[in-house]
Amino acid sequence: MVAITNMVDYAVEDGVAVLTLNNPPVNALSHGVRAGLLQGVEKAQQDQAVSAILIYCEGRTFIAGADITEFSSGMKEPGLHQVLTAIDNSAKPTVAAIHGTALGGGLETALSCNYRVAVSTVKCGLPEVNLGILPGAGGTQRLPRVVGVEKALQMITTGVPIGAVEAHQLGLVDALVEGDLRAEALAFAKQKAAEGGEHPRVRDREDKLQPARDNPEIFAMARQMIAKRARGFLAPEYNIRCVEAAVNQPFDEGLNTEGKLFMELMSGPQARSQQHFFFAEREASKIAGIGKEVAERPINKVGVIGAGLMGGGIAMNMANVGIPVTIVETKQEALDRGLGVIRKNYENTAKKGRLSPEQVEQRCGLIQGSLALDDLADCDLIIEAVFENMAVKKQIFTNLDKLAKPGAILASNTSALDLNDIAAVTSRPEDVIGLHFFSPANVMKLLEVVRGDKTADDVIKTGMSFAKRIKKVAVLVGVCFGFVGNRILFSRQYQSDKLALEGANYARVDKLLYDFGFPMGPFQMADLAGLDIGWLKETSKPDLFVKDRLCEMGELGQKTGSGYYDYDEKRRPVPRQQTTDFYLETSKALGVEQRDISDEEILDRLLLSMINEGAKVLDEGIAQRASDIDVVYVYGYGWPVYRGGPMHYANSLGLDKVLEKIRHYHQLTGDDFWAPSPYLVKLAEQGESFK
Ligand code: 3H9
Repeated sequence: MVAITNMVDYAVEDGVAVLTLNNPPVNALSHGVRAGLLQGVEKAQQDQAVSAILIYCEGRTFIAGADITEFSSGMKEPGLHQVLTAIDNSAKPTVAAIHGTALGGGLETALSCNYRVAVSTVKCGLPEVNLGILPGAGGTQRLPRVVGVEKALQMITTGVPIGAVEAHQLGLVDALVEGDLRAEALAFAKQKAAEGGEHPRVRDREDKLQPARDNPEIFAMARQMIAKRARGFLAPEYNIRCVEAAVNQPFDEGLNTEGKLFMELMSGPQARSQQHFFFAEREASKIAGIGKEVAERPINKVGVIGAGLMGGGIAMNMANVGIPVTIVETKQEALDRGLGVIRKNYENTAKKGRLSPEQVEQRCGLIQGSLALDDLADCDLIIEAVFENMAVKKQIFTNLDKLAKPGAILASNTSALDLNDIAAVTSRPEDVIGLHFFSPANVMKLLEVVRGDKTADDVIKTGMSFAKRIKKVAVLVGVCFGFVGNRILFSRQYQSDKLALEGANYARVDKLLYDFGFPMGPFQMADLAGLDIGWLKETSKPDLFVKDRLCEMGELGQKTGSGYYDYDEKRRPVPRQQTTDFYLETSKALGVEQRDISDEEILDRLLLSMINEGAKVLDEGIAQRASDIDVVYVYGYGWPVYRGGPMHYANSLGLDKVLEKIRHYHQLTGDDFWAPSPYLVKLAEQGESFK
């Protein structure tokens, strides 16, 4: 075996040149891999002892794509195109031996080979769309030629990979192997070389393109299918255009079209934002100061207190991954209702074909109901999910302290309250943590893991990795009112209310945020959550707050059919004159003069209020890093990922510009709310960005 580069080895076995890639963790196509592959293929052409070439990967996976870390600095020669052209032009048959995942540039490499051999657990896909780009090394031209245009459009526009069996049925994989991949792929390559004749090249195939040539409506249908999901994103449309080129242009011309559109996307802000987010998501799981030496606590049985919407959703997360869970309620009726809702949720999923009836039963079987808190005594993790009332939570934790087994983790799902106060009622504050799920808890991916002043390191580590086990994206946050997500949201809500008082129509405020890319604006969001969240009759101030006035009228949002908006039978919002009138009356009562407010000011005030609060959150150490705030906002609050999250967005505007605007609004409104975060001032003055 000869090392061609530090990432690629060359060996000849039984007349087959085996190019072995070793670039952990995912064998990305870094410079050393590209250079090694190119030299290896060229060497094999010259080598008289070689009659076939096999590309094989060490480690946990075949090539998972281009090396995304190289994107920002530009790729050094040889580019992937050059490498794949060499593979494609090889005079000797080429075989890719695939295990793990063949993604993006990895699948493109495999598609440049004459043959693909895979183990039965592989996943093959072109997920570039999720990075704001498109498969730029021939993937959009080759995949439709193998799997057909319709399937390729589906794979390329969603980025979702397909499994081995389907890949085999579609002809994307020529042979599935059960045993030793390397040995069997080697034998396969040898056999193909021995058979001789022409070896198929994907670029030459036309048969699978014909149906789309006969039925060009297929593209309009693809656009229609993704319209809702792809709103605001550039990449899905660009991907479709490339597949259209595959159908309508000769191969090399199609490649040129692909290359041109790839460069356009790659140099744009959406790609930068989505690639930032790829790393942000992975970075979020890392905990500064807690290393490998800290052991995790085992979690085999979970208890949930409260069978309401939140508790039920939380319990479903455990059952979905096979962890037994006991839900405790105080009354039989509430328990029955909660368990009924869970069953109904699962049955609805089954109706959509995403669960089998057996899976419904299996998951429901993992969720036990109980009226006795004592039944949680043997749980490794107990999650309290009752309504937001400190006295009630303290009482529960006092009881848990008495009954939970030693070492059990005691978690609160509070969305805003002081976790340290809750922990203080126990004799074991080191075992207390916050696990803030977002509603609906069985759907939303975000989990804020709240570190109290005394929470032990192993409890934090367990909380973070448990989140991963139940398929959540966890972000570690510190204690303050509202933690990271809600605290920043409160700032935006405050501004949206102010804007409406100052004369910006509330529905226009919502529309501007929707057009920015959020699924809905602040008023619609409040209607969805229920206006009575956090509202108390005793402290209500209907003369000062339109929301309080609506609550007193029993108009609590979607659930009552009206709130800021009216809702039709399909729950679509219809703007109400009453809300506008209420704001006008409240403005008058408060002596606020209404004026024309530009779209720019509305959007600025909504977004900059979040950024300024985000800077304070960072300064106080409530979030570990700026990109964690981005993860919270994309996964928890619908910030459009093609804008990267609030802190990335601030960086892209330039912190000096952000500060200038914040100072402008401070002066314009005279409201100390706009006092800029000292941390933001420091970074802006030093010409830096949020890191
Ligand atoms: C492309 O191919 C463009 C071409 O079409 C055209 C070019 C001209 N590069 O996710 P994990 C790192 S675009 C660099 O935690 P898992 C990742 O950051 C690419 N680094 O593991 C992490 O680092 P750290 C198309 C990468 O087992 C570590 O590997 N391909 C890359 O849960 C482990 O990752 C994709 O979009 C990369 N390509 O999941 C696939 N991939 O440990 C992207 C991973 O320091 N990757 N890293 O935090 C994935 O989807 C998942 O990583 C994978 C493994 C499913 C492979």
